[in-house]
Amino acid sequence: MKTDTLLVQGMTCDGCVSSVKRALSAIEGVTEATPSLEQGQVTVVYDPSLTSPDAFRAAIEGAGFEVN
Ligand code: 9UX
Repeated sequence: MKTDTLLVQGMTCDGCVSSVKRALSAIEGVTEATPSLEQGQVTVVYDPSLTSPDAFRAAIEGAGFEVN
């Protein structure tokens, strides 16, 4: 397993946090996605043989947020 943290722009309430968490959890290989509203970031635990931060970025942007 590998852990990465991405900066997410645009999360403004707990609903946004849920959206980001749901989008990332749907990705094959992601075992845990923990967004922080306060810190504007998300920490993702994943199997690097199945997925990568490029997929996280696409999923987060697809949910309507920006990744830095
Ligand atoms: Mo809260 Mo976020 O009402 O997209 S869900 S602002």
